Amino acid sequence: VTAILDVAKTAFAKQNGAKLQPGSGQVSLPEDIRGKILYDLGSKSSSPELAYRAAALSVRERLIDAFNKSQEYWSSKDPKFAYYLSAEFLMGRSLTNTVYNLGLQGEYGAALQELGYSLEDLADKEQNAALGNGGLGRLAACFIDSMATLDLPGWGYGIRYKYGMFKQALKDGHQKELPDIWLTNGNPWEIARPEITYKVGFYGKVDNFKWTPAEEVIAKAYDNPIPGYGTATVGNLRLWEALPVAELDLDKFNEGKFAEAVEGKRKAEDISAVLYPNDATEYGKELRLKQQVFFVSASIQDVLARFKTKHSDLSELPAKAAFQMNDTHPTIAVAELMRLLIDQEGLDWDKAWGITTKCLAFTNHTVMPEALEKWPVTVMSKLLPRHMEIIDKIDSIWKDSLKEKVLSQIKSKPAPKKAPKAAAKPAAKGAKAAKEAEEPEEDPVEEALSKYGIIMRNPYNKAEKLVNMAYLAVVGSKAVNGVAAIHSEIIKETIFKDFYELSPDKFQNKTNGVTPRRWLAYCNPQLASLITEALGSNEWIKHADKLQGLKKFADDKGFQAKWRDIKLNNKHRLAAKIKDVTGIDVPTHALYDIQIKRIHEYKRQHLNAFSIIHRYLQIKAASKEERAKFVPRVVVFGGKAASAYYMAKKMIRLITAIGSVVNNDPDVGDLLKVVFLPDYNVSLAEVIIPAAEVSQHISTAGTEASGTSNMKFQMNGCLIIGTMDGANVEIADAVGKENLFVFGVDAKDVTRLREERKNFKDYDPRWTKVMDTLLSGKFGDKAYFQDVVDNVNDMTKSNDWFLLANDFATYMTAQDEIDALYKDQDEWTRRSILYTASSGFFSSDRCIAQYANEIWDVKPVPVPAS
Ligand code: GFP
Repeated sequence: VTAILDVAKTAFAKQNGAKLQPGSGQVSLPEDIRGKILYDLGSKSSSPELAYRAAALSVRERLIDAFNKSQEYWSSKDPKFAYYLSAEFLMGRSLTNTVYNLGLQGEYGAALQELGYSLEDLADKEQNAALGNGGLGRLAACFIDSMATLDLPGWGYGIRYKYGMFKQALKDGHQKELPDIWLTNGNPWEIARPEITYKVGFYGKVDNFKWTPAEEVIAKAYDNPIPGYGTATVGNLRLWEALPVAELDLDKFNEGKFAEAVEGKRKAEDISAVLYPNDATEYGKELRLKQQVFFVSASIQDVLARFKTKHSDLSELPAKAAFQMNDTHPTIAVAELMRLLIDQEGLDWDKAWGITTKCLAFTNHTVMPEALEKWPVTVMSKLLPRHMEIIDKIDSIWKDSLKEKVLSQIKSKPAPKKAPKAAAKPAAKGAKAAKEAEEPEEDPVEEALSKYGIIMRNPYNKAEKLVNMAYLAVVGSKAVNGVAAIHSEIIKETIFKDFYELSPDKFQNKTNGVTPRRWLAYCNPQLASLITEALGSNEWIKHADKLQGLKKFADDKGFQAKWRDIKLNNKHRLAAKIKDVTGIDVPTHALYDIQIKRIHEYKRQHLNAFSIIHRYLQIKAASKEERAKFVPRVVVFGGKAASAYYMAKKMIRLITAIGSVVNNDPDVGDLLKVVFLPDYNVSLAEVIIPAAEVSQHISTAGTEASGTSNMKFQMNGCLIIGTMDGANVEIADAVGKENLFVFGVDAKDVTRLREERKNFKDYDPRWTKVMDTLLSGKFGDKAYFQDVVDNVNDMTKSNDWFLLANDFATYMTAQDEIDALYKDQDEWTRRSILYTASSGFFSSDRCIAQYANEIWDVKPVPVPAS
């Protein structure tokens, strides 16, 4: 590679300084890459890092050509666009995905080989774009891949976080959060657009509907082209960076007040610094709301600006733009679109509301209360006074529209018998009683309307009012959807019950999906080749339902053997990764059992950890002969705990503490290994999932909206142990419930069981032993684990909200079934093939086609190939 300089110089000299087009025949691809190392990166010698960056720059040129063509073509056709508004886009790496989606793997593979590299090795040098937290953000990334693949005019809109989500390290087995500095070497996959900027305002006052913000920041656009697979279409993910209006206050600087001189710059840059800043402080809370309005406002201003280059009548906007609000983070869009239409475009309220409610749609991703954002009215009024005014008006018009209905409901119900006041509150004493007595009696209509209120009283502090963002989204949207069949039913029965009863047609289901490109074709190339060979074509990559064709090979012994060999190769790859990252040696003949997802009590990683303790105790108690019958297991965990989530962090420590004991116990040897892989991210998932044999999706029924890693594991022929929750239910339908290891209570029983917790006595003896062992100090500091145990085991201190003790026995049965089945490798492999064969439905292509047809009304506009 030291000869790069000469070769590149010759190549460039030959062209006499003219712009060289790789792939045009003017310059060979290896020469192009060498040239990039020399002239773009300024290096006379090469290294894998430099070669990655040069290859990426070379691919980027092709990508930009295709991107420009697509966007120009769409602009000329002026179709309706879908805009996916999301606080998270968990993109991972781009090199392999781009090269493969553009169909350039042959060319680049050969060129890099000539330079002494492989595409796979270089791909490893790329930083992960970790602009997301978990399933929600990765879903958004899969969706924009599918939109481009299906030729659907559509863009993603989000924030270009400078530090993304934090980097997770382990320090003495505890999670340590470090900044994720992913942009140090630049990002070849983005195009900075300094000419595309919008102002976003905060604070200030409103005078006669006119808002004068006290603070403004600039949103600067960065485009990230998103190549579709098997098409010339390249979509776009536009991310916003926050910049100050003025870089430096020179007067302050000259006065020697250096920190103050750059205070504005720092405050502006905070907005696009990190994903989900800790909201334990007031500043953190406000910063999150700032982030939301920042990206939503810039995105809507951008869409309106483009719309206005072609149209003058804003009532045509719903025919040209559909906005999908991905969870509650972007739901300020309801107020922001109203504000822009009224204050900037001069529309009257009714017209603006008509447009807004035709353009917006809302996806709910969870019933967890912490994610259903509610902003104190005081915070909203201070930061966004004009939005607050608009929300107030939406709320009062909305409730007015329901008055008649509510009145007739009240009239049709027999009036409740009124007890005399003193008798009604016999126990009320002291200040509390005085306060209650003072409270004016609520008007029955107002009281009945309050359950629909976008502005609500804080149930824990009646004096405080909150803006319920999910309700704002429901009222302001034309469609509301959940993300798996069971979840879409649950939201109709629980969090949105009253709204569903008013407008049942507004509520839909869109079961999630994942892209079969990244999550099968590219991350599991050997399996992909075998599938293509068996099916006679690679059409399944774009039409995942064709995977059904594998069903006929499920019992074919020869095919099964090839299938197993590939799994084994993938296990070798994962074992090497584990060794590299953690230093732990894991055997490849063991069963690979994986749980990778955000760490959360409802996802119940601790239930898995408790079952490992049980297995460990079993091994310890077994004789030598009995031990020989154990199925060896490697249990792998990965996932981040939110930085302020105390119990989730303890769950990580629980896993690492168990690992240190188990992995070093000579009695156990290779029979059990427990690995916590730090800094779980997309690239790690691409290595883990193809190697998995069983994966755990064990949330308390009714809590996991869908799950998407279950779909990725399924595609890669990994068997599932899980509860009847989220998309597990539909996976069980597709694969056959008997082919999954199902356990746990049903969602319909959860509320009752929670009620009954105080009297829970049904502890399984294995469970009790696990708890005792944990408290004996076997895994280190027993005091540290005391509250982990109390939380699930001591009904006087907590009520085991997530029903771990309750589900433990059936979980153990399912675990035993896994061990038994693994001994029958033919049957195991047969099921594995059936999983992949039945995974077509869980492609994000199916899911996005449904969004496009059933919510957005956006039609494909294929970009011509040349
Ligand atoms: C959330 C939900 C998941 C769901 C995804 C995507 O993801 O059940 O599959 O959104 O809809 F919880 P996490 O952030 O929890 O992974």
